[in-house]
Amino acid sequence: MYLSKLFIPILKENPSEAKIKSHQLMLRVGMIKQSSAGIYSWLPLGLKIMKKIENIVREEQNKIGAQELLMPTIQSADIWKESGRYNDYGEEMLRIKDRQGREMLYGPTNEELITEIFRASVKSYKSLPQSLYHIQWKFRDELRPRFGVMRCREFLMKDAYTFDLSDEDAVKSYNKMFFAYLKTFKRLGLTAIPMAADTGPIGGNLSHEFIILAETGESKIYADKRIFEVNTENFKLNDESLNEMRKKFDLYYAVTDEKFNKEDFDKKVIKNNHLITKGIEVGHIFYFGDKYSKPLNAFVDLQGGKKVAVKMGSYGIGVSRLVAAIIEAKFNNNVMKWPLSVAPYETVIIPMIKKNDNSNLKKAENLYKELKKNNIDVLLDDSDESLSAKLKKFELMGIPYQVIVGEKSKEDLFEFKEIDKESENLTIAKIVNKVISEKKRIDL
Ligand code: 5CA
Repeated sequence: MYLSKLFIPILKENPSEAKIKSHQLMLRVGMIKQSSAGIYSWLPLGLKIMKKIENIVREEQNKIGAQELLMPTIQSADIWKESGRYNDYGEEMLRIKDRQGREMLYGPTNEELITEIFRASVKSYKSLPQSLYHIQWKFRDELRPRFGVMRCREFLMKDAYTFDLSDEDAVKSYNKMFFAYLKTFKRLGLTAIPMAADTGPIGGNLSHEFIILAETGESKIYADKRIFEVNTENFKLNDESLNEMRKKFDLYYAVTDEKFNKEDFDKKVIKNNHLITKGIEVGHIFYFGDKYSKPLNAFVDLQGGKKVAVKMGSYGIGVSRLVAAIIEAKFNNNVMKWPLSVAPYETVIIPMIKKNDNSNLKKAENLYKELKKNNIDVLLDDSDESLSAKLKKFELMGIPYQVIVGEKSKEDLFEFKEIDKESENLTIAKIVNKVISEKKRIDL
């Protein structure tokens, strides 16, 4: 893509209304625009990043055998009355009436709707287990929407739902999701720690929040530092190995503040090896057995004719929140730093364009074609701004690799710069090779 064709409304200064860095920078580089309180438009640059995140989330869900579907944003109140949550949910739920006077709502989550889909067709134990997910907008009328897309009212969530015959099988499904979450966050360049958590309005008694450490986070956490040493790479996608993985994580105290208990903390955490800090919740998983399947009548026949309510879990990832969370975890000196896996562009080519001399632009265009041919997501800055203004802009945007076509590029060598590193002069072939091998390394 050529920069001159793009819609990226960059602001000169950090906007004063934004309190945290991710919000400031997202507004500054034109990723989002507020449309009303807690409701945002996603501009091309922001959307491009969010789509990359969404795809990684999707790939990791598919890898554990979860199947994608798509449920609507608007739901009927009837199923929420059946589950008993219509009254309990309170003012966070946006309630609407259609022209017939029917009560509808903008879905804040989908336990009821997925159970209705499941019960309509699955009648036998033979069809279990099932694991279904969608990536869809949610609405929660948050009392205090703040920090941009971090806590907003309309947000994109991946929510998955599993259906099993027994508690034992359901825990296996839970463990698979747990594993997929760790893999997902790792590919996004994040260290997300699973913390035992409260279940709130979703219900159940087994739950983990996946938290990334950040001073500006809204979740308070209490953890034994040894939990950071558990290496997911040591475990495989089979029930036995995943059971081991869960046991390993359970060895160490790690909870959110609703679950904090001083006595347990003092007993389990060795002196001076604790971490009490703040973090951002990027995912939350729940096991709640038959909390929804019973009232909503989602039963399956067993072999002898007996019926049982299916055991369910639900698993959320805040896809739009992750855009801000990655910035918050990675930014440095007022500039963003995107991991290659989700960078808005993998490489930017910056020609120094002089008056009446388009030789650098020509060279840049050749380079652009070559990178494109090799499937590298590349941007060419064909604007006539000064080189320093261009460099400043891309530093702010945090694109991982820059190729500067200017004084230092001689014959077939170009100035190649990896963010935060010294530049080096490389041939086109070497540049392509470097970016491709890094993409391979991180599994893109
Ligand atoms: N039904 C369950 C799991 S599918 C559920 O709704 N869980 S949740 O309430 O914890 O939300 C899942 C994830 O959505 C959270 O971990 C968080 O990352 C994201 N999220 C929740 N509320 C907001 C919000 N107001 N703004 C942005 N992201 C949010």
